[in-house]
Amino acid sequence: MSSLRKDFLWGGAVAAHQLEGGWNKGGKGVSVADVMTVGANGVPREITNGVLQGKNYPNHEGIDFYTHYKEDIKLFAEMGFKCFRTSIAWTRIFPQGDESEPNELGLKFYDELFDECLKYGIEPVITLSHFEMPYHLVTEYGGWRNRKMIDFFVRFAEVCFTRYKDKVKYWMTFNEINNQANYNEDFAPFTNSGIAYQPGENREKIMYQAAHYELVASALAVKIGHEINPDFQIGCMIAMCPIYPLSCKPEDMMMSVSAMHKRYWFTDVHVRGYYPGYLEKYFQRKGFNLDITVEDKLLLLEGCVDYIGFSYYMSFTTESKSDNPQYDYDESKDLVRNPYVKASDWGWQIDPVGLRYAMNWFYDRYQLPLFIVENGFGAIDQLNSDGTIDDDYRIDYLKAHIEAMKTAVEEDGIDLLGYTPWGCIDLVSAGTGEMKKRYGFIYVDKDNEGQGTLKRSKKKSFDWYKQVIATNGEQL
Ligand code: P53
Repeated sequence: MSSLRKDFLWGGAVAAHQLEGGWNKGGKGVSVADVMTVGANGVPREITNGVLQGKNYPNHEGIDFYTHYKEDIKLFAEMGFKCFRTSIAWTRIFPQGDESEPNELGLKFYDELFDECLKYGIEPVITLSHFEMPYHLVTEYGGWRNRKMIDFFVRFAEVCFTRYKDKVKYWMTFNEINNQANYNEDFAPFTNSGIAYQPGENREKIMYQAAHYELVASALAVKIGHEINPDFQIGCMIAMCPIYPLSCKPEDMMMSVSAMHKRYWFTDVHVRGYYPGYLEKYFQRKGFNLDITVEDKLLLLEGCVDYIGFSYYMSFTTESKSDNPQYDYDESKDLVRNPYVKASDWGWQIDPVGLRYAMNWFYDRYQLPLFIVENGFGAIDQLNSDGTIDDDYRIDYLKAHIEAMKTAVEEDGIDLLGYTPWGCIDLVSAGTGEMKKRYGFIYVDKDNEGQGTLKRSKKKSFDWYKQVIATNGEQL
């Protein structure tokens, strides 16, 4: 008998901007993802000033799920998916972000997409904001540095909740809201919050302000969502890379605690509805006078999330330094290699035990149901001469992580709702914009330069995952 619940939500995860394409179809507006060029391993994606001629913007076409979605969902159904996690492209619903009325064509697209899932008994699991906010909100308002974003987001959320209240039960507000803890690099502030920093700005303070507005917007959305349909389950979405101490030296341990604070305080606010003491003290010490009102604080308490959605790909490691007695944490500088684990071709440290550790960390702290909404192995796939792909490395990675996840349920008693591996069909990488960093059970014929037929084919992992689902995780 499987240790996992009978109604365990096996499925797969994607995000609108990484696979839909159709970037200017159906009245869709330009999103932040539409102004990011292709990068490479170690080469950051360029964020351009609007859409420029002659640049390669891989998200414009994605894998053209916009027109292929029926074919793709049929393949998901063949694998036995119980759920499918995707996002609603904000710019299909509010092309500029600040309109008062939504775009009916965009709403219709998701009606059809969700109906297609439901036809096969696949439950849609929906992220509202997944690295794809309207670009107009960046140029006109400065992104989430501006309090006005709260109203724009809440209007978007309310329209989606109302329209899809009988089709979607599981929601998440902001994808990987905590990536921006890495504020000294340009990627996360832009994708999370539409923030492009000017030279000399206090990046850290601006990040905390933006995150605060997002947390208030999330709380308001949760509150309104529960009014629209009390059965809604609305979660947060956290990028969980647990940060280990490099050694058992007490100072290394404290550095790990402090780093975890700086990367995961977002969850404290989402779940508990108030700021943790360690962060209030930190704001005081840094002299950050943030715009956090009494009304905001009340709203945070009224909009606590129902479950914790999180991604897990890798663990991090940090160490203390003698010139950092207060254990300040700068993610762009303070991570070191873990000598005990191997890394992927993109330097992501492979650590299945870390998934069990992460689940325990969340559950000990919050006692809320967990949902693993992303996990996976980005790798280069080689086609055999007959066109097949033997992606045993991907099977090995997923198998080890599913085993760790099952142990966390079986031996640690953790309440787990489901598991949706990332990029169940090959798509554009968020971090690098590449196609060749592949995660899928389904191969898509397209390369980094945008060439290819877009033809779909099953990899070896396709049948493997089908059997995992059929046996509720017993046969790995
Ligand atoms: P890619 C960094 C660290 C952990 C997860 O990532 C991350 C990132 C951002 O790159 O992003 C999540 O495509 C994200 C997805 C993304 C996926 O992980 O860079 O929610 O949108 O595609 C994998 O290999």
